[in-house]
Amino acid sequence: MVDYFKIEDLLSAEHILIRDAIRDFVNLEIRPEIDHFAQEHKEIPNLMKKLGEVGALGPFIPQEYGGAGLDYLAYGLIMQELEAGDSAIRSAASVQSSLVMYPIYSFGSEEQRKKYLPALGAGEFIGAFGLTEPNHGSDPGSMETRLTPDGDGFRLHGSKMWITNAPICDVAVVWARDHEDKVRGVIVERKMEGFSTPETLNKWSLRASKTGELVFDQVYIPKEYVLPHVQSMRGPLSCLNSARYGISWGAIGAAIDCYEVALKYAKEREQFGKPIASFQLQQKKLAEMLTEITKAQLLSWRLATLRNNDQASPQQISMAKRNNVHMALQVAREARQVLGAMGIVGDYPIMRHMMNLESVITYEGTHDVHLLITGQDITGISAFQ
Ligand code: TGC
Ligand code: FAD
Repeated sequence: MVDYFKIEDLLSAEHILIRDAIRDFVNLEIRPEIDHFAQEHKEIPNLMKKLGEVGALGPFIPQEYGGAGLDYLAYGLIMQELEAGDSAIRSAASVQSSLVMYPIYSFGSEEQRKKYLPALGAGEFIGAFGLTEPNHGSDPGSMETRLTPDGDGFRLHGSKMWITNAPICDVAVVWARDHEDKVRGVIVERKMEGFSTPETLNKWSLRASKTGELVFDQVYIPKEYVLPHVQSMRGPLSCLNSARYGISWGAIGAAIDCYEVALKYAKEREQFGKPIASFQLQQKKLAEMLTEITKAQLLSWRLATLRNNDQASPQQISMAKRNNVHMALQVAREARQVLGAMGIVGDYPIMRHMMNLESVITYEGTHDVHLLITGQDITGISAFQ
């Protein structure tokens, strides 16, 4: 993979080993079949188990709970390699790691950690994360899903929409307001009565990933299924910090894949008796792609060192997620043009990456929302309300 500023020199031997193991996994298990599954709108069979086997689930969770006990740089590199294969693969790993394992580890009881984390880390359980609702996307704090006391437990009522892996999940970490208006995290199991997960069909983006709703019709939740250690929006938003950080790396992987395909094609394809790579306009596209990829790589590498030292602010993570996903989408659009008509077919990955990135630029906080987070940080004034 392209590394114009020798970022590899900033990695340890262990980081390089982990990155290369995931790269080999993607080359072997994902690249040969991803176009087929994306075209068919089907997820790769046994994907979560395969991701578990290769150590891509909960890498930053301690080993005793089924993670790998690695740092955030390793997590970032894993996300980069997975998304070079397809954003759907990175999505599966980042939801499981950052949005399901992270909250159970950070806010769960010891019993909850032991019950769920090893199975999630091995990919034996598939997890989902329910925050977005039909009427509340960018403004999740206004959620309507309710958790009301009932005997020794609670009743969960409401619905979540646009949820990755909802139709195939075994467990879901769901956020709801309780009778005191506090935001609580709840672990919902598929077998619970009144819980259903209809699929969202006909997506043009992330076609190798299942998306759906989480519907709760007065689902009875025993009190042991409520996460005890958080009672505010800090809960879900902390999960998002971890996932957004990973996405900042993942987007680089998708961008590099597009750039490398475009560069190779430009050198091989001849028009007017010359390779199209010899034309200044094509060189400008390729040089600008590489420049933007390099800037994004440096941004995420620095963010990793900050996060490893517990110093990365949510606002810095927002900036990296916003910049790198936008960069990747621009690279994909330019790369597609370099390929001319060939850019639209599944023989090449570019159009698939481009369509995926249209979701990535929206989920985990839209491009606009992340800009406003930066705006609030530098002015001290919230433009949300
Ligand atoms: P605001 O009043 O600013 O804050 C409410 C409370 O939350 C705290 N907080 C944070 N804590 C940790 N990390 C963060 N990033 C935090 N941001 C805020 C804050 O300190 C406060 O705490 P407290 O104790 O004082 O109550 O909140 P707001 O209601 O004005 O909204 C702020 C806003 C817009 C930034 C936030 O709501 C937001 O980020 N909106 C975007 C929503 C979003 O990103 N949704 C993602 C859903 S999950 C998803 O998309 C998964 S895709 C999966 C895949 O397939 O990869
Ligand atoms: P809206 O909030 O309705 O926004 C629409 C437009 O208005 C956007 O351009 C937005 O930037 C703009 N806007 C909103 N508020 C403001 C403002 N104050 N100022 C300026 N502009 C504003 N969610 C989960 O909880 N779990 C998941 O697993 C999950 N997976 C997803 C998978 C996919 C494929 C997709 C597409 C989405 C997923 N989401 C998930 C939902 C995602 O997080 C939301 O789509 C996202 O937060 C935006 O919400 P919305 O779509 O309701 O857009």
